[in-house]
Amino acid sequence: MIFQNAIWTITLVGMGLVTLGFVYAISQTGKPTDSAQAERSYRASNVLRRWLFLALLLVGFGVSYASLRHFPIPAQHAPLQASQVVDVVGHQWTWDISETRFKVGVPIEFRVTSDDVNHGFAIYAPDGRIVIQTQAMPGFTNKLLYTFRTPGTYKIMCLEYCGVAHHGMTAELNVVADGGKS
Ligand SMILES: [Cu+2]
Repeated sequence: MIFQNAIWTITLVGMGLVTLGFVYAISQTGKPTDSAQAERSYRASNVLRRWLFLALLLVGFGVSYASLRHFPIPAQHAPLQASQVVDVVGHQWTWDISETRFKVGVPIEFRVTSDDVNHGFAIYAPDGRIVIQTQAMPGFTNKLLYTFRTPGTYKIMCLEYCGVAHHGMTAELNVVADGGKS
């Protein structure tokens, strides 16, 4: 199953359970109360609430850990163990990229900055999906670490509206298979 569809299914089931809870509560309104019974269910619901809260904390920590462990942004103030360093400078409205031909399987560090306004540096795979992106900001250098896995023509597009020709702010990277001509 596609990951997004799995999440969607889980969301729908969750929403369904909440709806059932509301329907049950509504169906119970107007019924006469038995105070001993009410006391018991009050205690039971308190216990249940504590367990649910604990479960929620555990799920929250678990999901955060699992999803952030492979944080896509590398350490910005330490040297990255990349085999190749590429300087990227955004201008209104072009990209200056020190190298545009790469080999599959080689870790590459992109040092991204801008010499005028904020731009968004995004690399799109040949199938049209964004593989990695960062902000290009004047006065700052943001580092990306990326290893191309499939050969082809990757497209650079600007992700931050930067003026009238923002849409034309594109470039291409050529990625060749290991052992291919470079
Ligand atoms: Cu732009």
